Amino acid sequence: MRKIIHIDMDCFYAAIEMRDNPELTTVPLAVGGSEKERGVLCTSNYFARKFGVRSAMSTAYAKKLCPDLIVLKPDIEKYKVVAESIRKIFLEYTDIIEPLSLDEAYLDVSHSPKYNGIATLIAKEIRERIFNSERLTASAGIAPNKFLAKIASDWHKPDGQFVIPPDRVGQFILQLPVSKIHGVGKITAQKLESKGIFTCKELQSIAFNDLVEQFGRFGEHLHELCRGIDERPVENCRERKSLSVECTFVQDISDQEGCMQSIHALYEELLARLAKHQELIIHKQFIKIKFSNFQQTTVEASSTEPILELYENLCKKGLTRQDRPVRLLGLGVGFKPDLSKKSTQLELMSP
Ligand code: TTP
Ligand code: MG
Repeated sequence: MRKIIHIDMDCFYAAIEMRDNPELTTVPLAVGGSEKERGVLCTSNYFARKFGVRSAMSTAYAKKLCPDLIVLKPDIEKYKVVAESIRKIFLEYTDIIEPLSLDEAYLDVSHSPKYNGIATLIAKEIRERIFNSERLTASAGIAPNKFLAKIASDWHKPDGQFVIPPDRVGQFILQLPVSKIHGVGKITAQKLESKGIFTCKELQSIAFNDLVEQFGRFGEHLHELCRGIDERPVENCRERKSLSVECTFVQDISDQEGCMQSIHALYEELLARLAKHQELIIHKQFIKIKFSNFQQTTVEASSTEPILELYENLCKKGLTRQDRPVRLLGLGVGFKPDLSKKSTQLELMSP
């Protein structure tokens, strides 16, 4: 049985800005793009959240909800330095660490000698260490796998932790909404909800074959996840090379118009996922098309930000490769390798 901790910093960018300028702790604060440049918010403090201000919301709209909102430009370089210090703390407990973004990581502490491997105590100490050295609070989730650990870290947020012990997984999972399952975006959630499936308990009642028929490979995952099973290992130091979102259609799409509509929905989902990875530099965008005969093709083009029109054109090009209906569409971006990271790794390895 593995012991996984998911650590997620509270209001990360906003918390750093408040720490560095205490006057900001008593005002509604957000970090994001400016209203004039039609920017969106990266995050906000809890004061601002009381007004309904949320991540990824347009700054203009947030200002309507909260006219006194102070919006600061993100200082990604500063946040990276903090992320690096936090990572050094993690390394004292385990070297199996998988960062998901600047403020979030999975730790596999199954073999940690600290506290006899009692993950709850390890998580508590890590959070204390982060607070003592960075004056920032973190929340943690502790569970036998990544899927549950990530859900658990949200349970007692902010500045809290929640454990799902192995013997309580079965009970815990029953009431969990399907929308909380990793990979279930708005579209899949709507699809399930239209069939009256809202919780994992309800999802458990669907046969494996039916899930696979409807969702392809993802259906296999769904079958496991709704039972609280997730065997994915914590992948050490994984460098993200790409990010994509995809959708397997309930019914194959046979016209270009239908594909264009799906691209619009997927594009929104992609932007939302990308918002958390501003530290990564995009150098290409691609589209993946799987046809009804399960053959798939990808079409890519250089770009420094995802452009909707370019996805449409890539899709049109891909569609000419087979005269068949489309079973799945995916949109993604490729990132440039992080050269700065590579050089520090080399330094660490040299004698
Ligand atoms: P989150 O962990 O989602 O948000 P948070 O840490 O600000 O707040 P919470 O206490 O709820 O965890 O994201 C971490 C950081 O990533 C966040 O501070 C800013 C950045 N981010 C964006 O830039 N855009 C986004 O849409 C989201 C969700 C996050
Ligand atoms: Mg966070």
